Order: sequence, then structure tokens, then C-alpha cells
Amino acid sequence: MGRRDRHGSAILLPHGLGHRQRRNLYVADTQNNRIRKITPGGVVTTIAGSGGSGWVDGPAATAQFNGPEAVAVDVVGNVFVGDRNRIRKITLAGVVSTLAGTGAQGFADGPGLTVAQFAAPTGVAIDNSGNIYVADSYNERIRKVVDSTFPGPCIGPPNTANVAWYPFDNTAGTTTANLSTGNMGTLINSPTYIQGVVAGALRFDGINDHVNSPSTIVTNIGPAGLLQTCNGGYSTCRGDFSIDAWIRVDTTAPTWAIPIIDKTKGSGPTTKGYSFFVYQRNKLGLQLADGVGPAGYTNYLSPVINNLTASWHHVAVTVGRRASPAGIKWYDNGVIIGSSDPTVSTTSRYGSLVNDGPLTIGATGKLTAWFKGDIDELEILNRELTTAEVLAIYQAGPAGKCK
Ligand SMILES: [Ca+2]
Ligand SMILES: [Ca+2]
Repeated sequence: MGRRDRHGSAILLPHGLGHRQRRNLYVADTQNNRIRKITPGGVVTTIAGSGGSGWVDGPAATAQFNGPEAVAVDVVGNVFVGDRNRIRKITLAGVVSTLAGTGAQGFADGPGLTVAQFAAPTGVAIDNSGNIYVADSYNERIRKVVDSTFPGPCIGPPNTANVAWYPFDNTAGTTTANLSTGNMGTLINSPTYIQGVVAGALRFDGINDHVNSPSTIVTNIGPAGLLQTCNGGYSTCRGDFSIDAWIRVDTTAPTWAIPIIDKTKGSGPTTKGYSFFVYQRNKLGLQLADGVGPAGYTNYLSPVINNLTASWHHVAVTVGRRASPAGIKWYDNGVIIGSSDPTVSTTSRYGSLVNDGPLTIGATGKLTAWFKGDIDELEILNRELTTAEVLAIYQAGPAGKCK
């Protein structure tokens, strides 16, 4: 009964394979009383469980499971475990708690910790609203557990320098609110309202759907390093900025660049502005266009992101164009996945990105390419978000930023 992590791991009687939207497979390792994770590269780690048999809550390393047989992962990355007669939860931060089940085998509905009983929950699943569905096998029933800590508290939005924030929480109508400046967007060709990660989201058909928002001073980005005069009470904005959103790329989206948001105008060497896009369905891209040099613009690409299609990802790009530290940082689900340098001599993009073209969501400003998939909680800030801020937005998950 050896238990070996990393390559060549031994997993005893695995049950309940749960997969997170990205790369990892989660396993209820029943006889080892551990919850394991398998990366696409085949590396196995233990995310919770000391190995002892029992129901001990607390830090993942010392927590105990009691013959766990089912796992599921929510949109944020919390893991839920069908654990004999209880439903357990492992948070992103690695804390194990008991969500429901007194421990006695039986059948009872009611408050999770004092009344509810299960009998061998051998399957769990979770929806985007945090409801957990349990295949309660000996009871021959499908049960529902509501996680009262879900979605948890919303986080204070990083509101300094927030210059656009489209939550897409409407359910009807052809205008979509901008919580930052009130510069509303107009829905063109009927992108559809859907359930998003944080309340509503918009689905773009990849044919002609987009959102058009007029150009404003604050969504224009100035030349690198210089203090700009910005309205909205922000007096220190400059050539740095950030864009973040939850996105779900359709599996049939084109492999060329499809824009999430685009604030460019002009073409070729006279292009001005910026565009944040998905490329080849597996990378993020950013165009910086200052109209300088033979090309006028540069496209920067992130490393490959696995499974960017068909499931929600929180993506972000932060753009620093100062002398030091400078850089474009790419984020996927709260973590930096790579960087690019907008200041190297041959392709430096220090110039002004200002133009009077519209801010277009789901299409290029010239309407030459279309996003196919879903976008939620799109925002622009005229400064670099910090690593901690990006992680906080991701970890807030369905609670999102406080509105
Ligand atoms: Ca939303
Ligand atoms: Ca349409």
C-alpha cells in the first residue's frame, strides 16, 4: 500500500475523477484517504489528506478523509469531496471543512451539519451558482447541497484608475452598463445574455455580434511615462494600463485573432490604439499601435493556455511602458503565465495610443474580426494591476467585484 507522489505514483482504488476547467485532473484516492491532483504532464500531487482515516477538518496537510469516493471542482477551483457520509470542501487556500452530513449513515434533509445525512455519496457535481449535486448511492437519490459560503464576499474593486467596467449583468435591452464611467455600450446585432461567472455575461456569435461604446478621454491611453490629465478624478494616469475579463472561447472559434476588446483606429503604419484578443484559440494577444515606424504597431502574444475553449478563464494583461520596470504581463486564472517587453528597441511602443475610434467589445473597431464565445466582467484600468489584485479578482470567482 505504498503512496508515492510525482512520477510513477501509486493510487489505490481511485474514484470520482473530477476535472478542473484547465489542466488538472482530481482524484478521490479512496484507500489512501487523500485527494490527489494529476497534471497534464502526469505529475501527481496530494492536495489534501494526511493519509489517516477520519474526518479531521483544517489545513490540507493534516486533514483526514474517510474513504473519499467522489470529487468535483467549482469554477473558482474549490474542490468538493463525497467522503463516506459527508460532503467535504477543500478551498483554494488549502483548508478542509465539512459542508454537510452529520457523519451518521442515513437519509435526512435539512441543515448540513446538524441534520443532513448521507449514505455513500459516490458522485458529486457542481454548477456555476455553487449548488452541489450528490449521487447518494445507498439512498438511491440525487441530493442538493447549498454551500452557504458560496459565492463568498465580493471584493472591493480596484477602483483607482478603473476607466471601464462592463459587468454584462443585464438580462434584456440593447444597452449595457459601464459601472466605471457610465459610458454605456450599445449591443449590435444581438449578442445574447447568458449566465456568466459573475451574474450575467454576453455571448458573441462570431458572425456580427459586438458592443459599441463611444471613445472617451479615459479609455484612451497616452504615451509611456508621461502623466496625463484624466477625468473621472484620476489625475495620475499615464501610458500604463490593464485589461481583465472572464472569457470562454467557443470551441469552433476561428484560429485567427479574435478581439475581446479593441480601441484601435486606422490601418497599417498609421494605426493607433490597443487591442486585447485571443489568438489560435489558445493564446492571449495584445496589439499596441502608436503609429511609429514602418509597421506602426506590434502584436504581442502570451504563451499557450491549455483548455482556453469551452470553459471559463479569468484572463488579464497588464502593460507597463515605463523605463523600469516595464513589461507586458499575461495572466490566466490569477497566475502570471508569461511576459512580453514593449520597450525593446526594434519594436518599442512608447508612443501615444490615443484615437477617436469607438471602444468595441467582441470585434475590431474596423469590424474585420469577431469574437466567438462568452465575455464577462470586462474592465480596463489606466494603471498596471498588481499580481495580488489579479489573483483577488480571480479568487472572488462568482462573487466578483462589489457593485
Ligand atoms: Ca457579469
Ligand atoms: Ca448576430
